[in-house]
Amino acid sequence: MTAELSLRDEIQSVLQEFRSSLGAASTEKELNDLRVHALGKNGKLTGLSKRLGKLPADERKEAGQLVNQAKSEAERGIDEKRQHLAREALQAELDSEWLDVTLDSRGGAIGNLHPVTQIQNEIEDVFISMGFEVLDGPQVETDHYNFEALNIPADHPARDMQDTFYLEDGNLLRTHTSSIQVRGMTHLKPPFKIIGPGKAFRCERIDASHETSFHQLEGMMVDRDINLAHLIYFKQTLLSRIFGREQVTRLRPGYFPFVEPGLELDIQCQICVGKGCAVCKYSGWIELLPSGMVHPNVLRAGNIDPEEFSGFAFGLGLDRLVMMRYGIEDIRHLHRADLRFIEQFG
Ligand code: 2NL
Repeated sequence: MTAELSLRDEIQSVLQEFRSSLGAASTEKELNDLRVHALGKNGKLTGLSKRLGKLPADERKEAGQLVNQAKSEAERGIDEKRQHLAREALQAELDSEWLDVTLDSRGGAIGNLHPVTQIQNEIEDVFISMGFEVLDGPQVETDHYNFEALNIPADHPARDMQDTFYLEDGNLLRTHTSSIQVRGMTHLKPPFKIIGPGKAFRCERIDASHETSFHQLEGMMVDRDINLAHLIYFKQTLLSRIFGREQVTRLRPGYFPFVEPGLELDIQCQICVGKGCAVCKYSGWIELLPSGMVHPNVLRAGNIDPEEFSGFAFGLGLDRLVMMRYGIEDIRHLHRADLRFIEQFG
């Protein structure tokens, strides 16, 4: 009788202690400690179970039930408290991250592309529609891709006019986007039609029409029996697509080391319609599109046999084109990253 009573009392006191600890527990760790303390291998309730065996048989049954009830109350209590803590943590997180999705937005500023990027995209679209591929290439180039392969050896006078920025390892900032096309020629098998738009660099004295970095878009077509007639057709198509109507143009011979023969295409000055003004330096014409038939040495440098294939190539200065289209008098506006300027082209 005494043994049963004392076990009953002990169960009650263990349970009481357990309940108050459970009420006080506020973290996962405290709950785990409590579980070990009550139900672990050396836990208090576990200890009580172990003593059941020593009770007389007639007392064992009732005492066993009491211990088991206590154990399941402890299990359930810990589980419920754990769920309660998890709900509380979630609610606290939701409260702290609350946001009102019905609030008006601040009306984010939607930017616009730079006018040079816009014109580059437009011209790319014109050439893509004629079956050209758009290539890219590195702005830091080797002497080979920028000069040697373009028929401009180290002692060529053209190098004086294309002074640029050199890196300590001998590489340089490309002086034209032609290097993109040289890389293209060495990787593609003719026939192909490619354009290479991008930035180019020169060591210039900066003024209203010269900058140390500028934008070009060059193109080339290589196939069997390509001749000047193909070149002139593509030029004319390009111009009427850019300006929206046929332009009065003239062709004259021009010299570039990487073409033979070389051509300059001028368009009639839009400002004075050929009469002569400050913009066209009183000539009535504006140089727009240098071009020519790719020089056999350049074809060879691109692993193309000039006996079998020929091609035309051309260059377009994008900054100049933007300036003409919008009547911008100073190239430096294009490089200033001044939003008051760029926003006008949105
Ligand atoms: C310029 C560029 C021209 C080309 C560029 C070219 C490119 C290769 C082969 C042959 Cl890979 N030609 N591009 C052709 C003719 C003129 O002008 O800087 N003009 C001011």
